[in-house]
Amino acid sequence: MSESGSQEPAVAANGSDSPTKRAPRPPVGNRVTVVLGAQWGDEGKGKVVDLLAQDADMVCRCQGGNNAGHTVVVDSVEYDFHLLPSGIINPKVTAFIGPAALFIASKNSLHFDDCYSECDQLDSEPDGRLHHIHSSAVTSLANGNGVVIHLPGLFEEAEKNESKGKGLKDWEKRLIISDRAHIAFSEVCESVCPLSLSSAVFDFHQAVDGVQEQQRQEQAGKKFSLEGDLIALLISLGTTKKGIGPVYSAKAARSGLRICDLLADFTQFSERYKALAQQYKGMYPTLEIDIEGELIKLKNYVKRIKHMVRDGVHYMYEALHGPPKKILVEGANAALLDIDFGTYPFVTSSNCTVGGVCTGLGMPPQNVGEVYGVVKAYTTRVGIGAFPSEQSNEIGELLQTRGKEVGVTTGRKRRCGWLDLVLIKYAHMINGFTALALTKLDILDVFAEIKVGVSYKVDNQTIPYFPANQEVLQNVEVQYETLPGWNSDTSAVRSFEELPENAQKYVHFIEGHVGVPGTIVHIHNHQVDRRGQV
Ligand code: 2SA
Ligand code: GDP
Ligand code: MG
Repeated sequence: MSESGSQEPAVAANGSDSPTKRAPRPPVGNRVTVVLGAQWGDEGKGKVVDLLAQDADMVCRCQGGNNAGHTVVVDSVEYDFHLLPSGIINPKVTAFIGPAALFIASKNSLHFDDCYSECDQLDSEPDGRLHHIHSSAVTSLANGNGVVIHLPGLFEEAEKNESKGKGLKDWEKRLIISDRAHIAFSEVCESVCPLSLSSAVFDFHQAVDGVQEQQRQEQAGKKFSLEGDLIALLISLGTTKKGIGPVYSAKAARSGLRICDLLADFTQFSERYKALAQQYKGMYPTLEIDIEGELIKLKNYVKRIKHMVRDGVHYMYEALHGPPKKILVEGANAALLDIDFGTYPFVTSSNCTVGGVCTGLGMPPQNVGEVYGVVKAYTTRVGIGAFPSEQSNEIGELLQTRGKEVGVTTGRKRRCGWLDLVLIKYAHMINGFTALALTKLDILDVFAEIKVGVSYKVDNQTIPYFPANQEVLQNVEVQYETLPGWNSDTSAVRSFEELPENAQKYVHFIEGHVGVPGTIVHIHNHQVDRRGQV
């Protein structure tokens, strides 16, 4: 019997009738190294990517948009990115924006959805630049089709990083954007925009995002704090108001417009743009859209982006099957914000788990290599939604101030709590992490004892899964293990062995519980490598 279970002898693809000999599989090609957030974002993915990019040839973004924030410091100069892959700072780097949804708006452009700011530490630590050298070898940066790109923001972000003695150079020659990317559009919406910037020009997806948030809050009859009650949780999502939901909604509703449309017949594009604008005006009558003005701007962008745009699938295929290359994928947001696996509906609108790498870049799963799960040594969440291990007390405040836990994109304070390993295990089930990268261990330096969430109880019974329903999650009883703190300053530590014994035990505890050996520990600006030492 053949492998397939058929009584017929199997015929191999090469024509051979041997049931056992099959044609050799075509070579897999290069494998990509993926960096994903294992919690609710802001784990320090940017820093981890920065380290890994030291010898990378290409850095890609596969999902998310400028809801993310990523600050990179090179030679004590701080660069802010929201959509631009961070390796772009290096003049040798080319970036790829994958089959993204292209986002056209007026501000907060291209940040990688990851953000990190290390400049204060860099200034104070002589060898603090270690992890920033990475960019020098990166030759290519790419944003995939899963990314939502905001064009005016992209240019604004890039220009900001070119100006005032900053070193971003020739980025327009090095950034690659997938032609399958979707677009968000600008318009004047003075009457409705709760997001007023200096001018009244907005991306209409951003405007709609703001209006939707406002409506949700009004339906509840009040404004909600991040720690709002359950009714508030059901009404307001606490989005970044960057238009992420509206752009991905348009994509799913098949009314979105993509880069390939913008670069094709502009008359047809204009008609579709007008139809989309009318659709939004129908839904939000107070929205004022300067259709003709926006179309003129869009036409100007055609000239500016044309040379950056490629068929994303072909581009990735060539990268995967050409000469050996180290390809890095920077995940944005995180597992618990994933549209399918996150704490729905308090999630973002893209797949932030490993599947998003394939769909967001147009590449097969066998090309996924190492998958790093970035884990903050405690838990934070920005925005609204259940947070079982949240500490709305002096512990949470201490974590927030020591960790400087403020949203890079919106400036919102991040909510803080103990490390919750139930979340990390759940993220590992979905992503299959090959290693964890543990960040911000130093923030725990001052705690006499440290709690770690290890399981949840519902109705007094331990549950073996992560609850899908938010009311259930809101009410789980977290079971904690209490570990002794190390109560000492780790800022000078440069190797795992130099870590205080209790800090080492903390790392061992995480690895043992999650079942992923070889954690890479980050302290301040430094990486304390522990691969293979478990
Ligand atoms: P959105 O704007 O539609 O994606 O918001 C939906 C939810 O996703 C959360 N979200 C984030 N959570 C953590 N970090 C993010 N990026 C910024 C940062 C956040 C900021 O790096 O600090 O500056 O506030 C990010 N982006 C989206 C969001 O809070 C909603 O819960
Ligand atoms: P990302 O969105 O996952 O890239 O994370 P963010 O950049 O939004 O937030 C992480 C923050 O923590 C940034 O400000 C980083 O500079 C900072 N950070 C990262 N790793 C460490 C660490 O090991 N120690 C300390 N003290 N800060 C860190
Ligand atoms: Mg962030």
